[in-house]
Amino acid sequence: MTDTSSYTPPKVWKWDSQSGGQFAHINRPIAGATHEKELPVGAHPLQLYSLATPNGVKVTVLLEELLALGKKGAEYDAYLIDINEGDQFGSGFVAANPNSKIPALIDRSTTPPIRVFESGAILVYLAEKFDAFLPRETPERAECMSWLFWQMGSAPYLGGGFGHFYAYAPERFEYPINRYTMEIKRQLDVLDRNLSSRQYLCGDEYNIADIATHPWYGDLVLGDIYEAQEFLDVKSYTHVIRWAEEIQERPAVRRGQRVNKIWGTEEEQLAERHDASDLD
Ligand SMILES: N[C@@H](CCC(=O)N[C@@H](CS)C(=O)NCC(=O)O)C(=O)O
Repeated sequence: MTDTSSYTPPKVWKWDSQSGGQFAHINRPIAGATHEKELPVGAHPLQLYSLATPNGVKVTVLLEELLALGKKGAEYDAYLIDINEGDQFGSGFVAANPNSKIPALIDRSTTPPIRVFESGAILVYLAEKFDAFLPRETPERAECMSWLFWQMGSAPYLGGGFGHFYAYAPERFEYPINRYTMEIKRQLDVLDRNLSSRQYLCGDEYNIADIATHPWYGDLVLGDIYEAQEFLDVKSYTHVIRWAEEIQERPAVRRGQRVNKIWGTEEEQLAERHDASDLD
């Protein structure tokens, strides 16, 4: 194994050097705004401030699913927050989310408006508001919440742990890659066993637990994130692949995936969304 014993932590950690990782220029050990910047406001009651990362896509997919169901009140404006440019540290965004991370939602249909941050909280808020994609009955609702919170607790190991050390760190270190690969393969096995007897995470119904999980583990097995499919042997998780492919076929999923996207081909990109026709 690689010798990792060369670093002796100082008594008190100080922020005096950049880590060199891909996101070093936006990482900092303090919260709060770095600059004054109001958030733009569009015509619809729901204002989303986001980017098409897996956490951002969860919300745009749910909004597109709600619209596909005919819930007209789910019309929304989606403004771009470019986290590579530090937009998450503007004063307006920090007021919407003191944690400075996308996605953040402001519901202006109420007085005063309601802010919601944390993708899981936004999914529950919207599902409750429109009474869709969240079961009403207690046992089914408990199962849905369990898988939703499983996703919220597990994905940081995938993104912040495995993804960071496999794809973004300045060097590839064996110890953290081993540690997080072990955990990610275990998580994939958890999903695979569950999906071996169920169509969706909670049974026969597609709900916000699937919507939250698909942009992370679905994209991982379908080949979109970290270029680690061979390394993780994702093809062995056949039930996860079957579930991911099925969800990927949903028109609302394909629409939601494009909102606030500023990479990929020109047809895939849509920096801001203000009207359904923006996606047509
Ligand atoms: N637990 C949060 C995580 C959100 C998150 O990590 N967002 C990332 C993009 S996927 C972000 O905004 N990063 C900017 C930064 O760390 O400065 C959620 O699910 O909403």
